[in-house]
Amino acid sequence: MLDKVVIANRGEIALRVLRACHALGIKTVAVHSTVDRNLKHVGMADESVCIGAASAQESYLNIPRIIAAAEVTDAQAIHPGYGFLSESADFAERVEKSGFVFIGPTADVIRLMGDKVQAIKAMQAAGVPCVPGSDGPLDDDVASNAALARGIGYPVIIKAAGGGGGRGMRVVHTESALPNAIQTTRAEAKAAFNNDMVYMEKFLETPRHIEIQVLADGQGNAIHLGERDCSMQRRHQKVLEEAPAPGITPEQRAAIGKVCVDACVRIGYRGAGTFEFLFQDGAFYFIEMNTRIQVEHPVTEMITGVDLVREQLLIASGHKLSLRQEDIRISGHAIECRINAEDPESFLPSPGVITRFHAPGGPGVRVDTHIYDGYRIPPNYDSMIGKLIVHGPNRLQAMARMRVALAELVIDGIKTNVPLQARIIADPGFQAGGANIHYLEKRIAERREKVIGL
Ligand code: MV4
Repeated sequence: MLDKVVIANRGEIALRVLRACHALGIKTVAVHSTVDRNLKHVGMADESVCIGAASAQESYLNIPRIIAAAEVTDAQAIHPGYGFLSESADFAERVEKSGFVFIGPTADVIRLMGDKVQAIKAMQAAGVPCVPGSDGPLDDDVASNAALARGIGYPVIIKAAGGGGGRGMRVVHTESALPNAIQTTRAEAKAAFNNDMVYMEKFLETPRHIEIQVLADGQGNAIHLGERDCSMQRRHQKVLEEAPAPGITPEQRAAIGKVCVDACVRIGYRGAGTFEFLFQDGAFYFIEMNTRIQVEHPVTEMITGVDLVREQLLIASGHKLSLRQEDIRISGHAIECRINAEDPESFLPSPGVITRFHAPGGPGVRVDTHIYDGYRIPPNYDSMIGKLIVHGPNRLQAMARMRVALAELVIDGIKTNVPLQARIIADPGFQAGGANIHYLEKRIAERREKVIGL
C-alpha cells in the first residue's frame, strides 16, 4: 500500500481524496496556494506545503513546485483530482520520471486520449461505436472536404483535435460555409491548443450526454460501473447529473459497458476513466475519453456502493482489481446537484464569506463540500463549492429527497445556484427523464424572456 500521497488539488475533491487516503491508512500532504491556507483539507492533512501565489498558474498548475513538495515530504504518489493537471500527460510523465506514482493512467494513454483524432482511431480499432466522420484529420482541400461532408450529410461539426469539453467546435449547415468554418476552427485551435489539427463529424442535433464509468488495473483487468446521464448542462458546464440514465435498459448497459471494458484492456488503461457518448435514437456514439476522476463520480458510487477514489488508490498501489463485473450491482437511483457560488439568474461568480452553512441530512443524502461557517471563497478558482448527492430506491424517491435536501440546505453570505437547482427538480421536463443536452439552456432562455422581458 502507498504510504503517503500528495493531493495536487483544492476544494471538495481534495477533501474527498484525503478522506479516501485516511480510510486506507495512507498519510496525506496538502499542497495549497497562498489564499488557500484555510481550506478544510489543509487543516486535516498530515502535512501541508504552500506552493505559490493565488493564480493557478503559479500554484496548482506549477509542476516543479508540486514535485518539490512530494520530494521534501518524502511522499510516494501524487493524486491530481480533476481539472488543473489531472489530464496533463507532461505532468504525469514528470511525476513518474521523478520517481513518484501518478495516480491515474500512464502518460502515453493520457496523451493518446488528449488527441481526439487519435482517441477516436483507437476506439474505432477497439470496436467502440463512434460518430460518422472524417476518421482522421482534415486537410485544406475544399473539394475533398465538401465531398466528405456531403457523404456524411449536413449538418456537420468541425472539432479541434486538441480541444474537448466543448472548446474549439463549429457547426456547419451548408457546403458554402464549410471552407471558412474549417479555416476559422483551425486558427482558433492553433491559438488555444497550439495544435491546428481539426476533424469532422456528423452533427447530432438532439443527443443526450451519457458516459460510462470504468476501472482498470493496468494488469489486464477492467470493469464498468454503469452510466451517468449528464445532459443537464449550460455552456458545457454540467449542472446536475444522475445515474442510472433514464430509459437505458440493463441489456443496453451491459452491451455498451462491455465495449468500454474491452477497449480499456486493449489500450492498456489503468485507473478510473470515463467514456463519453452522445446517445440519440437508441444508439451510442463515442466522442471523448476522460482519464481522471470526475466531479460527478459520486452518483456512480451511490448506485454501486463502490468507493471510486479508494479503488484509484488501490490500483496505484499495484493491487489487481478485486471487483469482478458480476460483483457490480446497480441499486436505486442517484442525483447530484452541483452547488456553485454564483448568481442564479446572471450566473456571475459570487465569491465572499460564508456566514452560515447548514448541510442537509437524512437517508440517502450526501454532501461533498469543503465549505464551513466563516469560510471565505476566493475569487481565483472555479465557482463550484460543493455537491449535494441523493440516493433513493427509484428516480421518483431520489427526486423527492433532492427537493427536501435543497430546501434544507442553508448557505448564507454569498449567492448560490440552489434556486436554479430547485427549479430543475420541480420542472416537468426534467421529471419526465431523458431530456437532451439543449433542454436546460432552452428553459433558462424562456425564463429570461418571462422575467426580464416583462
Ligand atoms: C457533438 C455534438 C453533436 N454532434 N458532436 C460538446 C462538448 C464536447 N465533449 C462534444 N460536444 C458536442 N459534440 C457531434 N458530432 C454536440 C456536442 C455538445 C454537447 C455535448 C455534450 C454535452 C453538452 C453539449 C452541449 C453542446 C454541444
